[in-house]
Amino acid sequence: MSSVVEKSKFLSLVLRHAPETIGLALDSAGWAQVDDLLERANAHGMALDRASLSQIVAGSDKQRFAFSDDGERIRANQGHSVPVQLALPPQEPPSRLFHGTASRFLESIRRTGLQPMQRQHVHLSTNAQTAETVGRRHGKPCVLWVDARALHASGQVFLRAENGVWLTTAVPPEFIGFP
Ligand code: HQG
Repeated sequence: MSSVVEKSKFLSLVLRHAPETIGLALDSAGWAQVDDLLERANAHGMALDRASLSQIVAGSDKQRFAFSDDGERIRANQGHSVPVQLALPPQEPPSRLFHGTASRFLESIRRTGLQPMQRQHVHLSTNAQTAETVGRRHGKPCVLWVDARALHASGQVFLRAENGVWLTTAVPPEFIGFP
């Protein structure tokens, strides 16, 4: 029996990165049919039912997933590498946002700015503490700040994911504050 963490990682895999591993179809906004997901997950040896799925969605520390209003569909709130249009309205960001990274990436970031790398967006946090936690996943953490007000004023689009993470396509070096 897989743990809740294993099930959550499985959901991240199929809803963000590789739906094809279980033959799952995501629509253009990243939604999968819950019945389809459950059937395919179980066929691939991942024991999932509606109750455990609801438990994972409700219990995810970072609100990684969301159900549609009618409960028939599910998607990841952010973090995709597969192309999705999250259909979030562009929003005015807070004046300052934070990005946690690893110190070994700094030289490259100074040159080319923040890039989405394998994902669809650069992920930004509203507080430095969260950014540090995100950065630690990659190594010695380093927190950068982003002049979101100026970048937004220059015409760049910002989206706010359902879980409060801010998303944008890239951050040029001149909008980044380095420690
Ligand atoms: C770095 C997690 C070199 C970037 C988190 C990061 C987040 C560059 C890494 C979400 C670069 C990409 C996303 C450049 C950016 N040169 N390195 N020009 N530009 N980088 O995992 O932001 O737990 O794709 O700094 O909490 O770490 O999965 O992005 O270190 O919200 O739900 O390239 O994933 O959420 O790493 O994390 P990632 P991230 P979950």
